[in-house]
Amino acid sequence: MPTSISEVPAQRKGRTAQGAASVVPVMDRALKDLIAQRATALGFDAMRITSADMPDSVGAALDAFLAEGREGDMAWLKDTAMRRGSPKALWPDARSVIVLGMNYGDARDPLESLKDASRGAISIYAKRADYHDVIKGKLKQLAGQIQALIGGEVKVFVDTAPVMEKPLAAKAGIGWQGKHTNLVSRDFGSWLFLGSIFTTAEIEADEPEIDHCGACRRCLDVCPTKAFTAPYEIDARRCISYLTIEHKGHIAREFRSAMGNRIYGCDDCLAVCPWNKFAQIGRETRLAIRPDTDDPPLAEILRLDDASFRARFRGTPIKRTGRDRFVRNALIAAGNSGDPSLVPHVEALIDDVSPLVRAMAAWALRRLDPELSETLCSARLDVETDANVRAEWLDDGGALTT
Ligand code: B12
Ligand code: SF4
Ligand code: SF4
Repeated sequence: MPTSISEVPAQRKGRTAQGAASVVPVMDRALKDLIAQRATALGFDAMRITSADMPDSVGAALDAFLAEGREGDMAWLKDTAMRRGSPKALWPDARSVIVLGMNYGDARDPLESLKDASRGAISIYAKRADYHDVIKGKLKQLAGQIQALIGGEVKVFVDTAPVMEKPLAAKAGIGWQGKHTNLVSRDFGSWLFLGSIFTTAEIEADEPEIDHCGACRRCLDVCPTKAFTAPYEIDARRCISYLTIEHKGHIAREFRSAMGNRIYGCDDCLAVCPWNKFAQIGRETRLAIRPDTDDPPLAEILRLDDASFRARFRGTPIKRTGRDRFVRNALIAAGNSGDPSLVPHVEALIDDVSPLVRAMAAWALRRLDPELSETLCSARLDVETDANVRAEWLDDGGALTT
């Protein structure tokens, strides 16, 4: 079996004398094994290959999801729906897709983070360097190696383009989409990041994985905000991951208690999956958990200004929310904490420049110290002009719904 690019016979590299892209089907097991070895050497934990098409049912399900507005603020999902439905719609010349998975399993159970109400629970994918940055570089390296092996044009994607990564990964056989809609792997449980390489070369496709959920419904039942409308169907607008990361406005009252101390993402439906008994600890050192993102004390988060937020979370997924939304989330966690030591930190935010922050400071203060809230209320109403913030001081549950 060839072990390096130089050992691969030239004719297998699939280039014509002019170096044009290959259209020769690559059905060679040894060559596929070589690509897999390269992927492993670069730090990927799973690699499978599929054709660059998608069953119509996938695009139809996306349309049904969008028709109900379930994308919420994620307008980019709707704007790119036509290209998202199938790899060929995104890139008509694509023939095969090499789907990659990187394991980010941790030794600890993420549900442990929910036990200490004085700390903000950060989803385990976000407690480290941004996986987009880590995976993209490796995808580019692997794409270059594949191109050298078999020719063809290549493009790499990790959550950065309109690609439906989970249905693609399931079709390639990396795992199956569980009832929580995420990809579950028999080897790594819930904890795989996904990425893909599209190529104009045609490579023999692997077999899809079948669904192994059976009668289980643990993920559906555990969801704190009832985001699943049916098995395999999610209403993203109800998901804490969406609310804490993607949602730009105020978080509606109905979700606040259920959020508990989750301030960035949520791992509950992933963590309860029985297939995690096969999970392993991730081996990518660049994805090691960073101490400054490992469930920080809420008091620290409530003190952040823009500059200190940026400095602390540079290079991590958390930078996505910006300071105001992150502090908004932390104020909800503070309001849920029952921790009186947080009162001064919350009170310090009642005249913050951001209405998102002021509104949740008012809400949290009422929960933590109703007497102080009552005392401050009329003075705040004298100066507060934002209708949503006023509604929080007035405890007017009907006014603030978005
Ligand atoms: C948008 C998005 C979100 C949204 C929406 C979630 C979702 N399930 O769609 C929000 C912000 C909520 C989110 C949250 C999370 N995300 Co996200 N997200 C994405 C993104 C960018 C697109 C997913 C997408 O296409 N959604 C649209 C729906 C319709 O498609 P689908 O999820 O594949 O669902 C299929 C079926 O289940 C069914 N379906 C689903 N809902 C409905 C509704 C109706 C009415 C119908 C008829 C059908 C239907 O149809 C779909 C097609 O077959 C992908 C990256 C990518 N480019 O693929 C990452 C991605 C899915 N996210 C990822 C992760 C890690 C997460 C979180 C775990 C992060 C966290 N810990 O907080 C959570 C998990 C929440 C959950 N249970 O899904 C990983 C998942 C890896 C894996 N192993 O599966 C991805 C692949 C990113 C990556 N490159 O690794 N995410
Ligand atoms: S991530 Fe959390 S809130 Fe979102 S669907 Fe899963 S359990 Fe529900
Ligand atoms: S928890 Fe159960 S239903 Fe949900 S994905 Fe895992 S096996 Fe499937």
